[in-house]
Amino acid sequence: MIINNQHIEDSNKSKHEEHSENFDFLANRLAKNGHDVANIVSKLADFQVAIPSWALGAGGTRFGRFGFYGEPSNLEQKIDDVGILHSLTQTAGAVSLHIPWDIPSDYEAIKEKADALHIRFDAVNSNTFQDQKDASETYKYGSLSNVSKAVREQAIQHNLDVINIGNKLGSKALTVWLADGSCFPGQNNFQTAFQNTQDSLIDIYKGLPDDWKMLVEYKPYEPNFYSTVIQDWGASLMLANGCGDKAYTLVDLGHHLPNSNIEQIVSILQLKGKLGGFHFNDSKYGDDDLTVGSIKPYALFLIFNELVYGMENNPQNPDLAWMIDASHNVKDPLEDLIQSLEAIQEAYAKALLIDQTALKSAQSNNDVVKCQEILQGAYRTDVRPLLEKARLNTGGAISPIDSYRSLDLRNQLIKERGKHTVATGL
Ligand code: LRH
Ligand code: MN
Repeated sequence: MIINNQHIEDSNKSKHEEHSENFDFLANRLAKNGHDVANIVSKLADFQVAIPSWALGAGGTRFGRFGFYGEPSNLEQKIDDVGILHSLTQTAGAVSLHIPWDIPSDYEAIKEKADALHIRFDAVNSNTFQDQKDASETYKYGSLSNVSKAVREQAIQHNLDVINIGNKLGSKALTVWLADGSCFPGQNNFQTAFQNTQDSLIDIYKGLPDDWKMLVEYKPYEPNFYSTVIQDWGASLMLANGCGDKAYTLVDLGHHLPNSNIEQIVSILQLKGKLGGFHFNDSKYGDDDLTVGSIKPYALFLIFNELVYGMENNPQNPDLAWMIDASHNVKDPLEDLIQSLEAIQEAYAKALLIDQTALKSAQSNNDVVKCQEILQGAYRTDVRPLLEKARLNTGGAISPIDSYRSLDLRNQLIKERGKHTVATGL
């Protein structure tokens, strides 16, 4: 299913007047306060977030999975769905594949389809947290950290295969997340597990093309519930440093113990030039993989404040990989992803309104109240007309959710694919 510009324009018709009134009012006020509105709008339009290929169907938990009709049942249909998101939002111009869930059957055909939809292939993800049916070794007790050399070698070879697949698609990064760890005290020797992981990552790193990055993703627990080898940013940073300059830390927002100060982690990783990218989502308790900005929007804003500061002051840190990592148990996956894209753009736009110079001077005067006033002044600004403008300037929908519904896209997908298709992924 392809959405053309006419579909979008028709669905925008009834919204132009209200948008123009809101945009003009806001743009006037921001310009009076010294903001370069056109620059902010173009930054929003350039900000592209990769869609996780494993989150285009309904997710599930160990307690059950409630399917969503019209799900994509192959990689071609997944790219089509990312195409729908990109047509509506103009900010979803990339996809992140998970291997082996998304091994292309025809590389040229899938690249042509993605190119036609202006979608590029972002980081590819390896998977050594599930056993493949034809595998000789099991990952039950870990993969890159496993006490068995044969298991480690199988996992290393898988990661090299994933790099090869990504290379054929034009991807430039490998994301490594390990479930490796233990469920009980005494089960693992922490030092052996960590050193095995370091040595294994170095073997994978040797297979990384010169212009690639390795993104080391950390997580405190699940599926292991006593220890995780790459449990936090410190472990990830040490392992990345142990590999070399092309290895970085990937921050999944859901991979932090309660009340962690993620914006401080982000700030220091940028200072050290070792922040590689993000898996955006939100959570109330654990790795809930909920819609971005649905639980803690202010925390997301504070993270973007550090990112805007870092992008201006830390040339030592590379361009970041912006990706969503979510799972949908009760929402239409495409509507959930549209809301996440909107929340990311909103946090970025609000952070771009922070007067960093005024903030820096208030900080140097220890004017604590002024610091908060500057931050919250930006946060309290309704920036949605700026997001709408960025989408309009690039051929997108003024309100992607409304257009998705007024174009009846889910029912179109059900007509095309039937009710009981199931997408690979989590
Ligand atoms: C682990 C994780 C990782 C992916 C998986 C789908 O919780 O965040 O990024 O490989 O989800
Ligand atoms: Mn993740």
